[in-house]
Amino acid sequence: MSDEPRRPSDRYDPSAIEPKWQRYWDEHATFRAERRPGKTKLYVLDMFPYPSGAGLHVGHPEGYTATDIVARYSRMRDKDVLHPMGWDAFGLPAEQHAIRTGEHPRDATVRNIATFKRQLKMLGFSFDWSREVDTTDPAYVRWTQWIFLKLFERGLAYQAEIPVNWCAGLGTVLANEEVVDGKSEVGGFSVERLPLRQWMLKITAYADRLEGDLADLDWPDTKAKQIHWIGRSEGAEIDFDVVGHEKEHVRVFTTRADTLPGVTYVVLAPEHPLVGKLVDEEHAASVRAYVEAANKKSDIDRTEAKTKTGVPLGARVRNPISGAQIPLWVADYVIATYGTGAVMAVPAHDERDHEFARAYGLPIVEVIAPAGGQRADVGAAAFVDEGVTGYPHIFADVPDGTPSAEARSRITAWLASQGKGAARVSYRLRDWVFSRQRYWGEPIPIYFPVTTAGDPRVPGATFTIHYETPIPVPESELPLRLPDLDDFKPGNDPAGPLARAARWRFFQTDGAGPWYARETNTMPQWAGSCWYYLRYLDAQRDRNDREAWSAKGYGDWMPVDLYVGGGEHAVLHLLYARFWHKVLFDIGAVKDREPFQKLVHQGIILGEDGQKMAKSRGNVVNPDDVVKAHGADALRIYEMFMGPIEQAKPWQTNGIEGVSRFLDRVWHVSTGPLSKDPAAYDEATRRLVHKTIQKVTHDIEALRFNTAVSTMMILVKHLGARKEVPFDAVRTLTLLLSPFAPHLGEELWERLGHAPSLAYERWPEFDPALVRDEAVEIGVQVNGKLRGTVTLAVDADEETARQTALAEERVRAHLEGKTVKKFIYVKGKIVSFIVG
Ligand code: ANZ
Repeated sequence: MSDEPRRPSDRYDPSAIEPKWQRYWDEHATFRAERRPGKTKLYVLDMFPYPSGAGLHVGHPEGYTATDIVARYSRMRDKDVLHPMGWDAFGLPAEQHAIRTGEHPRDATVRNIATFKRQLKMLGFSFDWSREVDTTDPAYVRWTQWIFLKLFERGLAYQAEIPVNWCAGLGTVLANEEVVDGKSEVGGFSVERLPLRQWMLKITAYADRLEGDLADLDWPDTKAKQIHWIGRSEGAEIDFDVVGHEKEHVRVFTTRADTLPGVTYVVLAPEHPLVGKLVDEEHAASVRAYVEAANKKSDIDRTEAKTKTGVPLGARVRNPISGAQIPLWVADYVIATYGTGAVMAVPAHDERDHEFARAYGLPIVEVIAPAGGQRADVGAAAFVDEGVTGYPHIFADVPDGTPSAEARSRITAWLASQGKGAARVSYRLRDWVFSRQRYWGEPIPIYFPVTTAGDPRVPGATFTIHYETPIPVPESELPLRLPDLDDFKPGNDPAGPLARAARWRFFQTDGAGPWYARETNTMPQWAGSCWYYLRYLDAQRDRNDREAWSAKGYGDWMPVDLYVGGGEHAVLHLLYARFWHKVLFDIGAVKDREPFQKLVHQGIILGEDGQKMAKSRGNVVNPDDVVKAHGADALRIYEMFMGPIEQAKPWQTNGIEGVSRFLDRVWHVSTGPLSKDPAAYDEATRRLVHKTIQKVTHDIEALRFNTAVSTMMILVKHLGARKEVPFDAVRTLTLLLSPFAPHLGEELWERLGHAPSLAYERWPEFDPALVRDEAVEIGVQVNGKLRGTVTLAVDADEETARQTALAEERVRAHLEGKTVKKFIYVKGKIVSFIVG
């Protein structure tokens, strides 16, 4: 390097070139997605952000850069690419902000969207902004409500009184996942279980398809997570008659009907409707106290409690096989909403039952033995494995020694023949509680008849709302907009803040006649994200009022080929969206069973201290600051270079500085004098360039961006050390680098004398002859010990390898006087003799 001061334009100055190219892309609508006949399409989708008040987080650009590289690369491979972006903009934080400040959530949302959009543009993502969606836009809400009506029409949206997690502090019902240790995840308010009228979506009706259709998807371990969440389990329902209540029976769900002769008591969940009916006088008080205490705990607290508790009801039931009378208990380790909410307890073969029986002195009867023959000692622990039967009394259909599986099917068949049982599949998945008592969500498009003496809108009016007769809002009246409120506080009306908007809530058709009341619950934030990938299919200029998306847009782009987003969405968002998609499939609105073909979760970016980034820890890295200091291209490349995309990794300031120096070097190599003289493009450089093309291409396809970057670093180092830098090498480097560092790519491309843009320039191809390693050095082993090395052509055949190895003196010395029993040769890797 000379010491002469360089002119500013000679320095790599991202703050000058990045805005220049962002403006260029905007003005030329460079990334507008268009379908051309005969071309392959690629739909690359990001999980759209919730536009929070805090602005973009450095975690966002990680996934967004990965998809942007794939999108830009694919355009250069002559594919038609759809790469859209939008805003998941309903949600609790905006509402909480409104409650604190009085600012309307819409105003805060508009401002936050503007910030996010500025930041995403600053990072040079190649989104087709003409397809931007905002889930809070009435033109979008309209179609979310339309899908709700389709669910309602098919009986998939229904109301139920269910125990919910009522959080008075937030004034809303929370999903189980939103409750941590009995407190709301947001705000940390206490949560109690209350029965409340809710809208439910019958996702359980799709449980089998949601599980089965996972098989065809290219998803990571998320598949296993969803399978676990759905929790399919094959078993039987069995009825136990209640002694002295001849019409009543307790129905249990079990996966181990083979253990039926070993049942020594039956347990009801505290919420089970038979608890109140069957409890005798003597036990009434203790049962009531127990049930009340159980209501205060969440399902998770209950199932994970260290010691299981329960109380007897005083009633007895009859074992349908043996006729034995056994006691009925209530215990909170039984969950009301799983199976039938009642369990047949087999202490000898189930751990929970075993623990419970020991605690309360209930009998333990062993009926299954290990297949090997010896008895299981169930004194200390239950024998929970499958085995063979050894029943305490003769049951002709199932002789002793019958394997568990066989015994199960025979017992189930016998019970069915007696009308006392049936095979059943149960799912852990529950129906989806779909209503929220919040303002900032989509109004549920339903209303109800009202009985009232006068105008129900006047303060103090009395009225009855007939929730049992829900009426759908006609499609022609959608969107049903939110009313304006001055006060967004939840208040203590479980009907939610919309109940206070009396002029919105109550209405008469044509201003006369009977009164009606609108539903005051709104949809959860999940609703808008269930179908946004469909709304992107049409550009805004083509979006019409007749349909949620066009058949043409659908045919052009669906299904989504690659979907990238955070692992925190592995279950809920992805399950809910798949559920809606399947309903839309059933009504003929979409053509594929599954929306997302390939899924990748990016790993979380931790703070420099290895901890999760949090304001309170002071370890948050702001993308605006990084871009100001190093530029967007450096941020993009650094986030890709940190490690494999799926892995969690800590931010490192010296890491981004290293990437900055790399881009500097690229700049110097590429903007200095370049040689077009073929002699300057020597063999070694040509080989390295072609190997780089091969590796970068391969790595992008496999989403291994970190190794693609390090490969380019090696090439740049090599070029930087040349006396003469070949023009063609730099041209190729510019193309390879451009999906990663698009601004720098465009700038260099222009400086190399090309007309902008390189966005649709052909991706470089490698010459197979130039990537082949001519010769490799391979170690030669004799009985596993390294005894010499040989140099072989990479594709040398076995005989050549043997002869070459035998020509090595040291190898020969070790073979002398011995017989070669085996010769192993793996091209390019192993030459090995086994001698005896
Ligand atoms: C008798 C039995 C004997 C059981 C045995 C297991 C082992 P999965 O596989 O998760 O579906 N169960 C059923 N309903 C329940 C509820 N509402 N709350 C808590 N536990 C419940 O589990 C099914 C098993 O979990 C069922 O099979 C039942 O216990 C219990 F040696 O019945 B089993």
